[in-house]
Amino acid sequence: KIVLRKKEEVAAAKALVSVQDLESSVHFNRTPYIFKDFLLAKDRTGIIAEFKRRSPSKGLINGVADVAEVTQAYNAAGASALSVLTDVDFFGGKTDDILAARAVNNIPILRKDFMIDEYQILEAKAWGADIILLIASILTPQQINDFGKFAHNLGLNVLLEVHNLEELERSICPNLDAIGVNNRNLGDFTVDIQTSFSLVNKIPDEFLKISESAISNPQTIRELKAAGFNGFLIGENFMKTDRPGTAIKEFVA
Ligand code: IGP
Repeated sequence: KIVLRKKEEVAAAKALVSVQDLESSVHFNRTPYIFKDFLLAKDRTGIIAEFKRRSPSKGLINGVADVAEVTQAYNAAGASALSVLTDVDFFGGKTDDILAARAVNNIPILRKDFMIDEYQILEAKAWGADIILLIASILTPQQINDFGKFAHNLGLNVLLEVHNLEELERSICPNLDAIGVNNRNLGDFTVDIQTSFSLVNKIPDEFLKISESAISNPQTIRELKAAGFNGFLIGENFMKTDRPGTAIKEFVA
């Protein structure tokens, strides 16, 4: 369902903005930040802080927050990277959100979306993103390898998302930088943090290890860190409050 919807969305975008237009955008020739440098930096928290207005599982989370203001506050609180949802239909994202975040932040930005076409990777580069997401459950191993290579050729960092051992084993390839274990099952939206603990030792050490979703307290981060994770993707816990920027500050204090 998501993939079909995305295909239509990409076709519509292609009709409006040509590849040539994307390649001549102001950000297209900028050198992306290196995800690893920020994730492992001593003065950063390892948190990838997400800007998310709504989700299929939770409905409306925050309809009023301003993307520039919130991402700047995330950055100031020590986030290692920012995650910005650009999916319109399911997450209420706007493509302009990445441009707005890029304008006021000097840390990596993840384009959080369902990537199914190289064109979306070119968009990510054109908007000033540094990292793209490849979701194992909606892509073939061949697509993951090809999109990973395509992104690397543009200097972008690649995060592969998996939810179980089978996805991890079939999807792993050299054209990746980080592997994220999603604690949320995208099929039925159930969450279980144990998903991360059970998969961490199956991820080869050459990849950064990220735990994604349903992280709601600092104690969980300490446990995930002890288990071997380098990064922690958090959205709802910050976005559900009136002031996501204040929420992250209190969280890391
Ligand atoms: C953030 P949470 O539970 O902290 O809001 O989760 C992030 O992991 C989640 O938004 C996410 C996601 C995705 C969204 C993980 N993988 C894939 C859309 C598509």
